[in-house]
Amino acid sequence: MNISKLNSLGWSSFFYDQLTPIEIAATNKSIFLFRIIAIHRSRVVAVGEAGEVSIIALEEFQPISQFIAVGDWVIGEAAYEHYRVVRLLKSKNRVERLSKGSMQLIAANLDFLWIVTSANDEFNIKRLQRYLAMSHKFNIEPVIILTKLDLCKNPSVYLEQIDKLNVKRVHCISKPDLKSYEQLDQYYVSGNSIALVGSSGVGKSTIINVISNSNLPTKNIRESDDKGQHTTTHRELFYCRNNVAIIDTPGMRELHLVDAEVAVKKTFDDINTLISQCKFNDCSHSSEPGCAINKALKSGVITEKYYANYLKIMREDSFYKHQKTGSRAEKKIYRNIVKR
Ligand SMILES: Nc1nc2c(ncn2[C@@H]2O[C@H](COP(=O)(O)OP(=O)(O)OP(=O)(O)O)[C@@H](O)[C@H]2O)c(=O)[nH]1
Ligand SMILES: [Mg+2]
Ligand SMILES: [Zn+2]
Repeated sequence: MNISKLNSLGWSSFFYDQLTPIEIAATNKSIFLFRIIAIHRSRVVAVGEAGEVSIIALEEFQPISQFIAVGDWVIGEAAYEHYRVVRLLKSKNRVERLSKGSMQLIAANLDFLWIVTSANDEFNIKRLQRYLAMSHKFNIEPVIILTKLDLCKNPSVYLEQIDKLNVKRVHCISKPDLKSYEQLDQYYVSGNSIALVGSSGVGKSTIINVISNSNLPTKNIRESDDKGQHTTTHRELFYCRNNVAIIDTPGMRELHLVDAEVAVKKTFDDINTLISQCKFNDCSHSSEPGCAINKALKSGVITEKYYANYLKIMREDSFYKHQKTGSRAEKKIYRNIVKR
């Protein structure tokens, strides 16, 4: 086992400790360690000590997009001209979302989630809150990257909104200003893995092209509403400076989380502090005396819109939880609640 080569791909003792003595003895003879770098419709690409290989997964891992994520580590064995997945190693974390009724894996083994948004009509604070809830849910440090500052006359409109989110790491960049990308240098620490998420057209692939000197396809956005054209169609991992793994993802049309209650609470920390100050423990925040939420709404400490978004995400979370486990009657109730 060439540990230093594997380390440069993101390997660590967390994965090594999962190998059995027999597997350790067999590595490089009959079995090989791989990190998954791309999942196409009919093909999975992985990288290991001997470079890039094509890898297939048998029935137990099908449909593959629901079992194996870009960033995962697997044990593989040679199978004719390909390799075959023998075992999937446990991941440090895996980001997933609900898409068209089933879970979809976005990426695994991440240190940072770069939430990319652009300083134009695409900007949507509610969507950012959802991405933040996602990072909290999966315990990955969120970083907000605001792009296209060069096209924006008044960045403070966006920055003031971002400021309210209480995110420690926020960076503003613009493509023509290469110096602006130097803020991202702090993340290029060997072993780090980062996934870029955000809507289509915000500039995810553009960032990867700049920081890793690649040439991924990018396309102009629609002028009428600043929406992208869904240029990137599959998730793919690239190694950039200091062997940092950067994962490009297709722009998401929607982001639904499941069982994200704790994460949503963390994202809306201010609301939870208020709730804890309500006079009654079971306050419904409608008309009870001593309700801190109502007081904050009246005095403008929080806006109606902000509170409504909190309620909507919370309701949606309960909805999807009940969609998975609830009775038919429960499902119907929750479907109606979400529609409200
Ligand atoms: N002026 C300017 N244009 C940018 C900037 N970042 C990205 N763009 C442009 O925005 C368009 C969309 O960028 P992409 O990198 O394709 O966006 P994406 O997020 O990868 O989009 P999908 O792959 O569809 O999810 C391209 O025409 C880029 O050149 C920026 O900072 N300034
Ligand atoms: Mg792209
Ligand atoms: Zn209350």
